[in-house]
Amino acid sequence: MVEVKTKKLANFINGEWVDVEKTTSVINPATGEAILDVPLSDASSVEAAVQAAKKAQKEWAKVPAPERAEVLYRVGYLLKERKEELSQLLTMENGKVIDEARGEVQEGIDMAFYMAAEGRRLFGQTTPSELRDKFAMSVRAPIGVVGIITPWNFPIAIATWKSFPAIVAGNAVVWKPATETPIMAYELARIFEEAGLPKGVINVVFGSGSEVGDAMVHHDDIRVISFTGSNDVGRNIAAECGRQLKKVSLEMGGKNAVIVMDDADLNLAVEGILWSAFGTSGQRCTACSRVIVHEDVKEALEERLLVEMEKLTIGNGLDSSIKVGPIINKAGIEKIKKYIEIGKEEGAKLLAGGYELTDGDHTGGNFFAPTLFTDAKDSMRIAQEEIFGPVVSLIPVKSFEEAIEVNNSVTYGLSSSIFTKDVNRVFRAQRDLDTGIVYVNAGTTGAEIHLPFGGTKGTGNGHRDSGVQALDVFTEWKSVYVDFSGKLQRAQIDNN
Ligand code: UN1
Repeated sequence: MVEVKTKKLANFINGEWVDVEKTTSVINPATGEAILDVPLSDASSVEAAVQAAKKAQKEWAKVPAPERAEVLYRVGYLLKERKEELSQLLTMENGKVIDEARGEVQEGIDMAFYMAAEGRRLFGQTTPSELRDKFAMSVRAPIGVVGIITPWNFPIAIATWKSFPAIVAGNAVVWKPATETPIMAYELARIFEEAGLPKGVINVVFGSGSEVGDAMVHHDDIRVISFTGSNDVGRNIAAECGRQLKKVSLEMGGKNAVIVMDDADLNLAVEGILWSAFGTSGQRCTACSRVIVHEDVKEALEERLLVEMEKLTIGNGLDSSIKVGPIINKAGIEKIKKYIEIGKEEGAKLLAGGYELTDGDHTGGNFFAPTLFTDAKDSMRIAQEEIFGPVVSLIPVKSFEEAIEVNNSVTYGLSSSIFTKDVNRVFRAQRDLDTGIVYVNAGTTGAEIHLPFGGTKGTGNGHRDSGVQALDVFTEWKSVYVDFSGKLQRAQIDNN
């Protein structure tokens, strides 16, 4: 088992580890034990980080992009070398089971190599000019100092989705990681340091959203905020950024559904539902929390789901036989409990789970039994609101058209999935499902890093994480005209 290297974390500003007096404990959600202390910084740390980033960015932007990319390649190899150690630490701070932790670190490794390769692309466009002897092109320019605010549910993957494109494009970063899961941020900062990233290009400031996040959002010199987290916080950030004309990229969750049609391979559908509803204990933005099922296969699906749910082992994710880990904290448990009550009051039928596990192996941890409601209605709150726990609600429908309508009836639009063997339904579904990510014959989770990640409607504001599209968040388009005619040519005016 890996050891935690330090008992108290420090901010990483201008390449130095800076101690902060005020701290809070990081708790292992599987055991309730305190792992280490994390700083609760204030606005002065943000100010120091921004000043360091501003200075560093001017030089970093001048480094040729392929050379900037060299650092990311080294980061990728270091992540790869430390994959097992990082995965275990991730399970300790976040709770996700070790296999999923390995998968998450792998996303970071993939993102490093993918974005490093962008160092030799960062494609712009050349375009014919209207005038003779004039050259026109548009290039991607870095924006300057960018702020990234990352969540606890994917503390390393999402940090790489945001920081790697920002860095390869020539920006400097001020990063506020979630205080629940700071070890991944600490480890990634150490890796950047070891990989030779010039000081000040990435700065990590630990602390709360209301102090550190707020100071970042309000800081004039931070020109982009990229945020993944809750809807309320995201909307407030967007309002403030709008006021300042600051670019903002938001990813704020989902109410993702698996659609099971009457011609579906039911065993496959059950596997897909279990993996995406109860993997990470339902604490993914992409987690399946609704199953829209054709009424003809509803009973058969329920039966099979119940049989398979019985087999799910719940406990400390460091034990490789465990399938479902803990919930991040007690507040998360309370929120799930509240929704269980709401579901019952609304008249959905509780088929399995619905309770917290507190005894035996579960003592001290935050464990919740995988939960299945059936006969839910589209209008119910359990079918509309994000629960962020291992709770799934079955909604019966009579047709393909109704399934699509129910899928699209929520305010979110992140991920969706359909199980069917009918090729016409496949193509209609990929066109008509109003989500940023659509799966066919697979669950709602498992996005790959080289495709854009994000959603429609209340999930975000149109920007995407990861994929080459992430570069759009961290670059400006600059149009460049070079006149080599030797005379003043006036555009849009007859020069003859
Ligand atoms: C998230 O939950 O915010 O697609 C990220 C997936 C993972 C990433 C989830 N690759 O489920």
